[in-house]
Amino acid sequence: MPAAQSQQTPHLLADYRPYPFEIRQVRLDFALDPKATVVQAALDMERVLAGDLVLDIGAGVILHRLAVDGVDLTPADWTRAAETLTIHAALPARFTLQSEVTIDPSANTAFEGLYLSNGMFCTQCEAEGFRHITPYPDRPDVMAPFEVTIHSDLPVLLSNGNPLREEPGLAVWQDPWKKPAYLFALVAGDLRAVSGEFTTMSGQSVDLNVWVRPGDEPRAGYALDSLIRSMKWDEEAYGREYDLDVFNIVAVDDFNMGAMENKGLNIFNSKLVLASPETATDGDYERIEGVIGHEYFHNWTGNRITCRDWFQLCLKEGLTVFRDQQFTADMRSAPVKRINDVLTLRARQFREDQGPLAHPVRPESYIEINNFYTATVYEKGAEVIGMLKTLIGDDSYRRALDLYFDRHDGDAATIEDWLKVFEDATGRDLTQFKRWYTDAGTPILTMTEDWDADAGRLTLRFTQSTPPTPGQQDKPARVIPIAVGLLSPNGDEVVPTTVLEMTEAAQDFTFDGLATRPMVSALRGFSAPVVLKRDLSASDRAFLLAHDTDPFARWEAARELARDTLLAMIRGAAPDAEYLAAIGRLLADPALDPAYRALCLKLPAEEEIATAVSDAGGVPDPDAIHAAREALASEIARSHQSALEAVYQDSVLTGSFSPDADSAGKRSLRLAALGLLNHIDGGEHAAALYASANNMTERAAALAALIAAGRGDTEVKAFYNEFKNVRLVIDMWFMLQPLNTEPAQAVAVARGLAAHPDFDWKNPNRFRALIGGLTANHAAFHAADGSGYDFLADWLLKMDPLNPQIAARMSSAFDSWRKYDPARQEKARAALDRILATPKLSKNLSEMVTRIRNAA
Ligand code: B3K
Ligand code: ZN
Repeated sequence: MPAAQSQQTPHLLADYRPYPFEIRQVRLDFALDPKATVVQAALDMERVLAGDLVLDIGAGVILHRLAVDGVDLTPADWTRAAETLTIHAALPARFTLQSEVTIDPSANTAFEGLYLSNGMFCTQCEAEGFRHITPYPDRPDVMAPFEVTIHSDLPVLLSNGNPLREEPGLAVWQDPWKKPAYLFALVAGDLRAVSGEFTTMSGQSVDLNVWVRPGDEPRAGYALDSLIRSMKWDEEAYGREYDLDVFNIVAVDDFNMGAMENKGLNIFNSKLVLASPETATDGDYERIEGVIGHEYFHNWTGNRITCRDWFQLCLKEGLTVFRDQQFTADMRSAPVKRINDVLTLRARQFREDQGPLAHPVRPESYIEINNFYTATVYEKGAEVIGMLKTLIGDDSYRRALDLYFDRHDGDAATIEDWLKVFEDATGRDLTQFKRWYTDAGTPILTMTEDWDADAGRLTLRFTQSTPPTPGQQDKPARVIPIAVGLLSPNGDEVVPTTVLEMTEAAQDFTFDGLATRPMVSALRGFSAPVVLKRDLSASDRAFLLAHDTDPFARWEAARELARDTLLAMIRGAAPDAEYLAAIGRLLADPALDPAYRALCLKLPAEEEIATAVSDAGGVPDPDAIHAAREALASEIARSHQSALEAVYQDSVLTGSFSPDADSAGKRSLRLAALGLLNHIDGGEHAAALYASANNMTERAAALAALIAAGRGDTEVKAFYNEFKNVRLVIDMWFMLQPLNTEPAQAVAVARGLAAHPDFDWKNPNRFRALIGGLTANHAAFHAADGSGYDFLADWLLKMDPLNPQIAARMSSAFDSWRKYDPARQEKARAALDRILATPKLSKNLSEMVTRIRNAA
């Protein structure tokens, strides 16, 4: 067993104990210095239960002084263990605990706690980063008001809450709202603000600032605009008002994830703030809007009401994702948003649920909590709330949420608290529903039909079963809301959307009074995160694609047709004529939203096809999958060349660039057409577009197409030269090459790029761009010679000692290794074993790789 494993003690939900002390007030004082920042803390504490005073403290924190009510303690009064500090001195009922420590932000390569990014001080404390700043009960159920003093010569000094005092070299911030330590933030640097103002529904004025590095101001406007729309939306949709005088957002270049909802001081990966038509794609704009919304919405769902412990992470994340999805649906196209969310859910969460990393939406055990910021907690967590809303209806949902905010404001709450609110607001018993939180795995739902022509009755027979997941063998039946509608043979809707509530392992639902046998449109709007299995012919699917009134189900019909066509092609069949004809009709239907048409034209990703192969009991062959997908794209292009040309020409936008949803939708259709034509025109359209495009959406797509067509060398060089000073665009450059290069050459391309002087691999965005670009190229990552696996393993091992969170996160690319053939499995196993045999692995990476390696 590798050494790291022996230090891995799992934390268990069942072990939760309340903290014996409350903190009435926190006062922090920072004397900032890149190498030796001195942090003084004064915590006004009060005992509320029996028990030791135990604080968390990171290994790198140098402790100089501890005092109780001004009286110094001696080292004999405390014990310092790996990450804790236990104080033995006798303590009065109320006392002030003071500490003084030194920390070294310049040595902080893990970007957890206080660190430096391009000379700017910044922090990341979720989940357990605050302990690397000062000794503290670093757990979310300890909430307190903070006052923070910052000493530094840097021009901008920020922390949570409202500014209290500012003078040269000093700033004092006061956050009146009690909060857990993970929401603490501090920023100091040479920053410029792009500012605005928002008046809340009760008439309070709030100063808004988006802080960026000098020169980046012209790219911060969209983030500010998104913030204003988020604030307004939360008032209208949820009645939630902002609660401080200022709201600050800071863009940081070195950041482990997307963004962080620190109270009043959100810190963002610059990728999710900075945008201009020349440097950002439509996808970037949409993500900026969504994530600005997400972090803002956390102010109520996460900050005002936080989590009792990290097992309850989905309480804030699932709900906040659900809210940001609603926001984007309202700002843009709701059907397109829903389809995109389902695509992400299936690609990331279903994959997780079906592999060695499967865990419940509310896990019951973890070694490293940062490994549980997963698609299951976030995206499935959001789906579960969507199901609740579907089951109880919009009005009851709103009543339940009002009650939640009322009852739990200021609390560190649990999933039990959350469900109780819904039970109290609706009178429903949610005992069975709770299984969505406690049981891992994606239910398989089968549907068969029984048509009684004499009685005019249709019976829908459903069965559900959930495959075992690690540590959970038996899965009792869950509540599944199944939205269905019935269409008559001429395409009219005879029964509009009805939600069937399935609670048994097998259950029938009947529809009477039908004149003719209808076509069933099932799981409309993707009403539950399940895999639906039903026997449908290609012509049934083509019928649904032509007539279904539910946009999701209609898209799903196109998707299933494409999937089945691809599966048949892998087995040697020719492309399905029914599918090709259906695609032709869709392409030419001007009544359909362009963004929606673009989604219907997109073929399933190779990874998705691989999953479909293994779901059907086969072993995916990545090369055959790649070849079939390429062949189908070529065939679509050949069969519909003139229609694609027409779409490509007709959807040219004139005038100046606008990132709005309609314009973005038109571009996405145009680029979907380009992507198909690229298979038969040798890259001609792409080359012309690359030369003429005035925006990054089209340029990046053209560059990707040229690389895929094997003729991008000149443009790849030109792109680099043009953008070499725009960090985020160069990230894209590092990603597009390994992602779009023909699989046989992609690993070599990635290795070459890894040696490029600009491959600043310690920067998380750059690392993710290159390494993630390769792992997302399915046939390249799964190269038969194991070179993709080796490449990933090499880089995980290099990253792990510096930044364990990034290494651990990227390791999940290995999680499907058991699906492939024995020879590939052998290579993947060797790479995983090589990682596990490396001394001093972080607990982050060792937990991940151990779980992946032990896959059954
Ligand atoms: N709450 C943060 C994520 C923190 C991740 C810590 N490893 C961002 C978000 O979900 O809004
Ligand atoms: Zn979040």
